[in-house]
Amino acid sequence: MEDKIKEIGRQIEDFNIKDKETLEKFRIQFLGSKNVLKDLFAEIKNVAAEKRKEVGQSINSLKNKAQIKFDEFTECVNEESEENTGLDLSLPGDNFKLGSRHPLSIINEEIIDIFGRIGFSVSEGPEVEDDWHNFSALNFPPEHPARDMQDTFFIKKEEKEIALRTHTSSVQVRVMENNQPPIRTISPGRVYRNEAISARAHCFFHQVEGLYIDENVSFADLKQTIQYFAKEMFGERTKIRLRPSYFPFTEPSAEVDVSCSLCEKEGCNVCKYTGWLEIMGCGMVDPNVLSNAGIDPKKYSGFAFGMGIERMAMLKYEVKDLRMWSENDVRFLDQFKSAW
Ligand code: 2NM
Repeated sequence: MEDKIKEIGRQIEDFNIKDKETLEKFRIQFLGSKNVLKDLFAEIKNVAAEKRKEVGQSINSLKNKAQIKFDEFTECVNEESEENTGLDLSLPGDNFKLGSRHPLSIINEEIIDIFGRIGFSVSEGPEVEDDWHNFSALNFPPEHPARDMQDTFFIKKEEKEIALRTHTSSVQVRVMENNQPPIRTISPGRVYRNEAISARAHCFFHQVEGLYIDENVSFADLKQTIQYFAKEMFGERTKIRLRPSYFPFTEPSAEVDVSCSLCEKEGCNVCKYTGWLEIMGCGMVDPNVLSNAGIDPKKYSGFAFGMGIERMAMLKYEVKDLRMWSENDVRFLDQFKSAW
């Protein structure tokens, strides 16, 4: 009996399991319903009474040994999957390439941070807008060219009611409709224009628009706010200059230039030898716009401004082709790894 137990112990140890079939053979022989250990158990009654306990324990430990070997190999066989691929899983892995923040995100967050420091919150709104929030409430007359198919992507060709927003001023109409002054907010986001794609134009780009409404807000407040922003964004030595302009939603309106930080007004090819770079549009919110959005223009006044994020990024990083921002070429994007 003892010899038999030793013999089966050796068989379990030496059994060569190399795949699913041999594993199954092993299971049938040592763990199946008619396994060899059961025969051993059956023979216990022939063993001298005082040795039975010891023999029983030996057979039990054989059973455990077989079970452990079976479990171990079940794991191995499953890991190797259907066919043996010859993979050496102990080899060190390949390094994976770290990505980086998109330069437009870096600039966007910088702008949010600069205005956040003087109390501006961030508001967001839908990219698919109705005529009211994108045009009518903003004082665009019915025949304004921006309302044309040539300039705006309408969702349905026949009815010009729903469109992809052409600016994030639409978000500010929503803010004014839902809040009473004081309002101090900026709205960053993607906007859409029906333009042929080139180095200087794209069918979508990104904007940050700002809005400040309270009692007694003046053009002087607007100038100070923009002066602060320009210095934070382009450096302490930056000067600003305002030129009269026109927008449907502001009166008076102005275009803002900053002094060229590359040549310090000496003249270079970035500022086209003028010493100035255009960075945004701004103005005092038209009283019509305030009342359209449910704010009393007799009690409150406000200023607004809008800038293109791509344009800011191009000035800051001296990128000359708009298409770079949305091509997602890693050779381009990798260059901004150290910018944050
Ligand atoms: C600009 C220029 C001037 C503007 C106006 C408004 C609103 F909603 F208050 F009417 N938001 N943004 C505005 C004003 C935008 O972008 C060049």
